[in-house]
Amino acid sequence: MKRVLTIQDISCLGKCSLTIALPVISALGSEAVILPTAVLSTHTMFRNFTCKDLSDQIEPIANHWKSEGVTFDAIYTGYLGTIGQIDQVKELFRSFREKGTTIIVDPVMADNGKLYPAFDMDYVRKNAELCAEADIIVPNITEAALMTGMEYREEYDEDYIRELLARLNELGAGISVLTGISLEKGKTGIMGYERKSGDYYVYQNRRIDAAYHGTGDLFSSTCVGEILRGRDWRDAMRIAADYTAHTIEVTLRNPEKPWYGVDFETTLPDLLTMK
Ligand code: PXL
Repeated sequence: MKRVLTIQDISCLGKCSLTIALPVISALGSEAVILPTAVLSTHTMFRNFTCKDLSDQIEPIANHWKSEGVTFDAIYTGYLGTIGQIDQVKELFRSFREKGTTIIVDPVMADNGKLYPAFDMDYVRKNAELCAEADIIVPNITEAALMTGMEYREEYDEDYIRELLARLNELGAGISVLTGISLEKGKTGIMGYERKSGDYYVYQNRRIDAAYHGTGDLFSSTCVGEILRGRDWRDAMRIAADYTAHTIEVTLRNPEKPWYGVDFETTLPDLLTMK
């Protein structure tokens, strides 16, 4: 069985980060090893959330794994709390990366043109450094614009997306994938660029007019699970886009949905048969 280490916060309530990565990766048949970087009462879109930083646990946990000879087929990072933690994660990459380890970085820090609370441009620059160490990165347009110094646009064409991808590629990752991009009216999806082949990949799905928290984490966790299942990165991205869209649609139809996340629990069985 493939084993993936996922490093991100645990928001106890909120359906994001580890509470999505763990069930999705497990459902897709890989072992998910978690390294929680902080414990929050909820995600940061709630008011008055509590947060306990776990930076001082990262090194002892990693040292214990090393002493046990643990290895990983992939390492996947999402929301991290501080610049210091990004340095710690870079160290973990150095320590656990082997031939054949795929490193996937989702530089979670912003959306809709805005940084999440508590992050600043130093944090953005540090995330760009982390992306340089990855095999695959999956930023949204806001994160990509911030990391490359390009202007964030709500209205754009394919040339703008290609330019963003070219600049992301300069950060150094092997495959750069932009999420949440709309190249046709009524559609949304992804566009990626692979450095090795020079290939672009575009996938556009129906656009659903609803924005829910945690959908980025659902997308990237699905990509990770599918890649570990042996899918080509393009197929993994396409399935993740389809699954995320399907989950948003199902959530939208639920009159009792909580405001803070999507009903991925309802749709998880559907993911297992998606092709
Ligand atoms: O879904 C991304 C995410 C993860 N973790 C925490 C967050 C967010 C987005 O706001 O606040 C704690």
